[in-house]
Amino acid sequence: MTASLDTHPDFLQARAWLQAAQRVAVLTGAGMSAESGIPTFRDAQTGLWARFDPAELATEDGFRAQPELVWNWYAERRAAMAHVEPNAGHYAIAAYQQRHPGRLTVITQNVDGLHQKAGSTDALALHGNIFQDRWLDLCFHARHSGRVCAPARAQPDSPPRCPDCGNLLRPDVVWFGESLPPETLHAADQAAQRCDLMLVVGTSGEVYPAAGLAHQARRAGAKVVIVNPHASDLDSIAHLVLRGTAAQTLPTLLCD
Ligand code: BV8
Repeated sequence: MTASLDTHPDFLQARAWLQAAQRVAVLTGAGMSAESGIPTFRDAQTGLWARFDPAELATEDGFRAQPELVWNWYAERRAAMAHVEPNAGHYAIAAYQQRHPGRLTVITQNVDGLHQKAGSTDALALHGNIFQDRWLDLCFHARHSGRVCAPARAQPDSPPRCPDCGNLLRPDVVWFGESLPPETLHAADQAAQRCDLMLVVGTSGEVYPAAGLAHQARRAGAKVVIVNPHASDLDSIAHLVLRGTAAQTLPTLLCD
């Protein structure tokens, strides 16, 4: 963060709101992980993927139409994410949670697991986890046995398939057009309704219902503070916008 930001009146006001808050919610998007080396979701796709739109690939129809292509896109993203470390922003959030148990709820759109890796044990992962798989269809081992196939039994392939019924494995993420996990979304709704302050970090605010959580927090009377080096679709509902990056801004913003 530039030296001017942490003496800027907006930054000082955001810190004052944070210190006064009983309940804080942090809504994060792909920009939260940018300084860990993970390209944001809407950064131009590079290499093989340059000609594909992520919003097309991250759909059930896209997977059913081209299972091998979509599986390989996720395999490449998983490989790129596997050795990535949380950045100072993730650690600042986790440290704040450890110093103030129960006061800050992490709500993330990210599927990279970096909040959890940094020590945020109860992060609400709205869009799932890229490192886990589940069956594409309801999978029965055989009509008679009624046993459900174990993903561990899937034959290695791209995508892996059940050896008995041909069902395909798919990444355990929420694709466009799919509902978010109800319990996770309910918990996020509650956190948005109850917080006194919502920090919105590293999201363009384009994807719903995740982005709607910031609107909910505002309507419920919370202060909304954005941390983002660029303009986002949520700027208009924020009380304050801190033009900085997650790793540069959060460690100073969240320190006691
Ligand atoms: C659903 C997993 C019900 C997969 C993802 C209104 C209500 C409900 C739904 C909709 C609605 N309007 C439209 C919809 C449909 C759709 C949607 O929102 N479409 C958008 C594109 C218009 N929503 C859905 O389909 C959702 N499901 O609503 O279910 C339903 C059921 C049946 C039929 C219909 C509806 C499901 C959405 C979940 C999609 N899955 N991820 C995967 O990862 O492969 S979303 C994907 O986008 C990622 O999770 C990503 O996090 C997310 C959002 O993007 P951002 O995180 O904001 O990332 P982005 O790149 O856009 O921006 C990065 C930001 O970071 C930028 O602002 C940049 O400036 C900033 N930045 C950069 N560097 C830094 C930084 N900030 C800080 N520090 C830095 N260093």
